[in-house]
Order: sequence, then structure tokens, then C-alpha cells
Amino acid sequence: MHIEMHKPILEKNDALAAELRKRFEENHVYVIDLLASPGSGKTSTILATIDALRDEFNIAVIEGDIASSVDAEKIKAQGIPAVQINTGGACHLESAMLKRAVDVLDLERLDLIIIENVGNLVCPTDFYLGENAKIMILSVPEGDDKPLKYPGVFQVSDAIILNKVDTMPVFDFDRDAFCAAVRDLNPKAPIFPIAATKGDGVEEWATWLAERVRQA
Ligand SMILES: Nc1nc2c(ncn2[C@@H]2O[C@H](COP(=O)(O)OP(=O)(O)OP(=O)(O)O)[C@@H](O)[C@H]2O)c(=O)[nH]1
Ligand SMILES: [Mg+2]
Repeated sequence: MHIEMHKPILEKNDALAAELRKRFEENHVYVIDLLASPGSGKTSTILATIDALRDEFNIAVIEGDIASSVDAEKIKAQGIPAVQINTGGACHLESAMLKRAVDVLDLERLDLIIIENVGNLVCPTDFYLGENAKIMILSVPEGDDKPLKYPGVFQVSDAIILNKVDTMPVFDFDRDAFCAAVRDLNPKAPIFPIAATKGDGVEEWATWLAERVRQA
């Protein structure tokens, strides 16, 4: 027996995502979907990005996790609206989940929504959420070979953040090999080396993002 499930699920997801996209456009909100492994520094990068951009833009964060509201609490502690989605086991966010979070945000007064997807380098790549850009984060301790092993996420990303560059001396990370492997998969996406918790490189990343938010 053969069950065709994948395509209808994605079609339904994409249709709802297109509706979300329309709402974002009508309200001139720029939306990014952050994809990365657990612990790579998604929340730390969001906090650093908020620090860099909060004077110019109204920002909200949607946190996707299998369980807990730990990350949403960290964002709220900075005075930034945050909505937690618990997927209850699912390894990625879908647009139906996102819609429930978007419904409680005041889109009219927002400029930028940052979505922290569930920590996973595979599943979230297939799901369009109505975002303007997918941004992937790889952290140095994960290793320079990840583009070779998880090509999909590097291919769909509009920008790639290499986080925890302060740990380069500890890990045997070959930055040239990493950048070459990324270039093979995705010739266009800029690569931003940063140390989210220390601030290194955050300005370059934030400048790139701010230009896009202003255009929206
Ligand atoms: N040395 C160093 N540590 C970092 C950096 N960025 C994040 N960390 C640490 O990495 C750990 C995980 O960071 P988080 O920001 O929570 O990572 P995350 O991807 O949001 O994690 P999950 O939401 O659990 O998937 C924390 O202990 C951070 O302090 C960095 O640039 N350098
Ligand atoms: Mg997090």
C-alpha cells in the first residue's frame, strides 16, 4: 500500500502561509524564520539582534519549541513581545501553528517579527511560514562539515550566520572549507561570522537585516 501524504500536507501549509504573508505585507512587517540545531545560539542571536535594532524598529518574537516557555521568557525579560508555541513533539513549525501566534500580535505597530523555529536542521526547511527570509545559524562546535551533511537547510537560506566564532581556537573548525561548501550549495547567501553572546560581528548582520526591514 502506498499513501501519498507529503504533498497535500505541504499544499495546505503553503496556502495558509500565503494568507499570513498577505497580512504581513499589508502591515509592512518583515518576517524572518531562524533555522538551526538545538543549542546553536538562536535565542542568543535574537537577543543580540534585538539589542542592535530595538531603537529603530518595533520587534516581536515567536518562539517554537517542543516544550517549555524558557526562550519566550528570556525575550519578554527584555521588554519585547514574545509568543511561545509548543509543538508537543513536532520537529518544526507549520503555518497553522504560526497563525495562532500571529493572531495575538499587534501587527499594525510591528516592523519585524523573528521566528525561532524548533531546533532541527532537517524538518523546518520544507515548511514555508509566510516569512520574507529563512536565516540559518550554524555554530562552530557543530563542525565545518555540516553543509555536506545537511545541504537542504543551506540551500533554502537567504543568509547564513556562523555563530560562536569565539570558540574557533577550541574546535578544529576549518572556516575556508565551511565557506567553500556553503558557496557550492548557495552562491548568493551572505555568511555572517558572529559571537552572539560577545557581540562580535553582530553589527554586520544587523545592518543587512535592517536594510531589508526598512524596504518592507
Ligand atoms: N561561547 C559562546 N557561547 C554561545 C554563543 N552563543 C550562544 N552561546 C551559548 O550556547 C548555549 C545555547 O544558546 P541558545 O541561544 O540558548 O541556543 P538555542 O539555539 O536558542 O537553543 P535551543 O532553543 O534550546 O535550541 C548557551 O549556553 C549560550 O550562552 C557564542 O557566540 N559564543
Ligand atoms: Mg532557543
